[in-house]
Amino acid sequence: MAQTIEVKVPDIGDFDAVPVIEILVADGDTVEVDQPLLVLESDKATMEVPSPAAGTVKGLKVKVGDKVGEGSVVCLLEQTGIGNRESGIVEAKGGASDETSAPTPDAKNVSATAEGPAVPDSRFPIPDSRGAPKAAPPPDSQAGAAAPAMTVTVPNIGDFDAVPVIEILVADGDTVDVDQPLLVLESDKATMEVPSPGAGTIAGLKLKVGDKVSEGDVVCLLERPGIGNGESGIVEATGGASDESSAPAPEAKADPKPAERPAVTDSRFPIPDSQGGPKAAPSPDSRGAPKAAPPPYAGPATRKFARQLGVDLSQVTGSGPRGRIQVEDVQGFVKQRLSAAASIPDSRFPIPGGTGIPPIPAQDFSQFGEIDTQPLARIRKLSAAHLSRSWLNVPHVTQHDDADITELEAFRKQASSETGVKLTLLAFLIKAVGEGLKTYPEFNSSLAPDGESLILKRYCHIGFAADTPNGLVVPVVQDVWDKSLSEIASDCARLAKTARDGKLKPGDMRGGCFSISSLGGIGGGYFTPIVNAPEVAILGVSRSLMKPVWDGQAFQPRLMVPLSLSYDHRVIDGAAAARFIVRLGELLADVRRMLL
Ligand code: CAO
Repeated sequence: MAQTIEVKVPDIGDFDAVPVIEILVADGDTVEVDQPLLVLESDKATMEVPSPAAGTVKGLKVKVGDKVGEGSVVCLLEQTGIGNRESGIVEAKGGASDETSAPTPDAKNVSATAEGPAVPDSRFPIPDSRGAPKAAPPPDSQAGAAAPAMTVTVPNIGDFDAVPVIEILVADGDTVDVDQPLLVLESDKATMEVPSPGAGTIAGLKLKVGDKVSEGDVVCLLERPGIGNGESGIVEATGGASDESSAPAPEAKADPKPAERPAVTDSRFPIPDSQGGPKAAPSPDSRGAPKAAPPPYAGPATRKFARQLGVDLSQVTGSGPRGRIQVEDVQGFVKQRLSAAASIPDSRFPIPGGTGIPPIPAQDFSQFGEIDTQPLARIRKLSAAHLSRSWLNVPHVTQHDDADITELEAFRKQASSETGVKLTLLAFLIKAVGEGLKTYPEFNSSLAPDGESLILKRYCHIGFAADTPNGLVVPVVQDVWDKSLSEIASDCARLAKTARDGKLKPGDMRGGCFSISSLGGIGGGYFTPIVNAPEVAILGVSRSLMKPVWDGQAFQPRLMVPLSLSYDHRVIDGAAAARFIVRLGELLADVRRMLL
């Protein structure tokens, strides 16, 4: 028969009736030695009660909300790897004082008798009575000490040494109340908050997340309200009970262990008088600064889980008692963020690719005048998302040129009347671009998402931007290489009408290799179209104008169409872009070249 021990709450300092806030195991669970069984939380510290031995949890005696003190029975534990013993139950205590009795064979804090001894348990921080660093008495209670600021140091945190700072809860200039948590430390066994020893203003934070601290390390300076800027400067607040009453004069106590902690005297933390440095000046906004936000209320297991997922607990709403954040809350938060990310196409300004670009701050325009808020059409939201994505991901360059379409225009009008099919300039542009893509295939490509290769396309589908009442869409003319001018023209007419009617199907907009944005029917000069990624180039076309063109002997009136070629500079060099636009000009100037 396996030996069963009774696990009891160890010595947890002066705490009494501490609420159980989390039960980390269930009956039947097998646990390792030191595996946390439950979490207690006083008003100052969160403590885990670890298992004193490896075994199986047999009879949990506590539930969340129960209040426990030293000696309260947590559970029965059937130890593994221990021979049968009729006596059955032994006691496990974590207390610090009475280790003299023989412990059970394998457990650090298991005793062999019902009144079993408590083994000093370094896993439990016993940060004085409340875990708080003790403030030096107010200046008026100290003979001759009129202190405008105090140095806050890490209090007694038990046997812990070099405990990592996992959260900083205040910033320089924050005003804090007495007992307001300043930072959170986390050893491998407990999460501890270091509260402010007094009300005041944080004037010189000394620590950052990741720093490792021990008792006595300086946390910050605390400027104390209502106390004049006396020359005496700084007093110390320590967690050690012993030196509080014998606090030396303020100047002498600016740093309790200056030799051991030279960083205290560095320029980030001016120590007046005693260090010969400047007095700690209040930060400019320290007066009237908003009260520091309360720290996230969560247990160590939740904090650890949040850290593993990179979740900022201050953004998570707790569903537990008194708003305590539970593991499930963190899971829900992550789930919600993931589904929000998945719906990026529906959000107006997605910032893809982790650019870290801060969002445009919200403004209440109604404070400047009357406003009318209208919901955006779905297409507009989709294209806004797509355009933002392209603009942010693609390094754009735009090459401008004019193409002479004097002869093309004459031919277009003649052929249109002869064939009965309205041959639009757009159809010629699409045909010319198709030919250009044959000559310069890198314009008919896409960059592989990993940036390691270029995907060249052996087909030619060309999209054109169409302005519709609901926003911009880009229908695609399929297989341009295989189509005549009149086929392309009728495809354009059909697709443009379908677009304006709002009846384009997804298949009408798929597979584009290159896009054309023609504003020629409207007017205006050159512009900088946005590449329709993952395509690598787009041609902007503006209104054609008769211009005087020098032919070597005289100016000739020529119909010139402004072209604006934007391209992805990761794929296309400037020289290639210039060659491409020149080639387009040649094709448009003499449409017979398209037949070659
Ligand atoms: N120069 C001079 N006239 C031009 C021209 C140009 N570059 N392009 C077109 N025109 C003329 C046409 O010949 C037509 O005249 P007629 O009626 O006398 O024949 C008139 O302007 C209207 O043309 P259109 O724009 O209706 O037709 P299109 O085939 O040229 O273009 C389409 C079709 C769908 C591209 C166009 O209607 C459209 O929506 N353009 C806007 C595209 C857009 O919004 N781009 C911006 C995207 S990025 O923000």
